[in-house]
Amino acid sequence: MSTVNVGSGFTGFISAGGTSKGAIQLERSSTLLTFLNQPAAPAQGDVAQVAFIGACFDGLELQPGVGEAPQHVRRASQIYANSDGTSQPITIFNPARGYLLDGIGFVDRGDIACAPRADVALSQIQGAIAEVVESGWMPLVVGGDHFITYPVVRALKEPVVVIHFDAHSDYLDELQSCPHGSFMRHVGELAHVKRIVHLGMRGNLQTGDGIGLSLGRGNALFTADRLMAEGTSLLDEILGRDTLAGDCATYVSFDVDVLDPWVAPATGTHEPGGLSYAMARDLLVAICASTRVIGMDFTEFNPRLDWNDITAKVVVNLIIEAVAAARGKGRRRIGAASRKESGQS
Ligand SMILES: [Mn+2]
Repeated sequence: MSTVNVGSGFTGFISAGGTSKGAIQLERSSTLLTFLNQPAAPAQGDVAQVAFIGACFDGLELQPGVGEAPQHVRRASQIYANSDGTSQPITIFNPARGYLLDGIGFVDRGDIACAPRADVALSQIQGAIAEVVESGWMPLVVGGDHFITYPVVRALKEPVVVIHFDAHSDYLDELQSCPHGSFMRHVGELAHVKRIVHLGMRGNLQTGDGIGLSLGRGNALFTADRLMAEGTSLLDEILGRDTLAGDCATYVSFDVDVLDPWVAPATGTHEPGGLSYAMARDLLVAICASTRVIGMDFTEFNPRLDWNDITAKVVVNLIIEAVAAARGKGRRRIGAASRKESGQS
């Protein structure tokens, strides 16, 4: 088994076996796993679509462990990987919607090495994600502390609306002492971020009026109660005309604590009264299917707090559903990286 160089800023760990067009073979390993058994690098001629990336920044919290999430998500994904060891086509079958990921070009780029300091991790993550975005792949980033969203969004190249699934606004003003409670305020101050849409806020918290400040800056809020009552009927109001028309891209940031603790227990700041799995999935799918998504993250899953992989499997399934819904938008063919396919943005 050899370690491959998957680009500056990444720690490569993936062993690639022989490759052939449309059917990349990977060696299986009990310790070194990739998401859905996907390869580290695309085959020549593949269409660049989704790059799974771990951002192992553990945050500055009393309860460590979120930095271990990417590898647990990879491990939990193995039950959905092709049983014959191949990586393509991905044969996940959904009884309602058929083969969800058939035709999706996927790579697992490994993990971004993250220092245990927010300012250092910021430049490490931003640099690595910029490299992925430049190569034409949509970054699908698994945290890590939710702070990782800030450097990921900084690496995006175009105007974007940030769709923020979370129990909390993350809009405090304490970036040094509480990065994951404050980063969204800094995301909102980036010049290319048009607005933030907070989905799933709730709880009775000693965190000040971050929401009031956010709303005062033109952002939008939908509480968990309202989402559970009205669901995807709110889609037009959530997204707005610019994203629905494709004039503006979206970035989806998903803190697992938006889910009810019974659905996703393994997170450090859970709040009662969250979204059901079905509601979170339906909203995620509707948003990804209706807009031009240029990046996603799933954060704050702490494997040390999980049992029987309940939260890990929720995260794996939400990723599968979101990627399937966002499929095929604005990607380009590997081996022609400087030439975008005609008719695609
Ligand atoms: Mn949160």
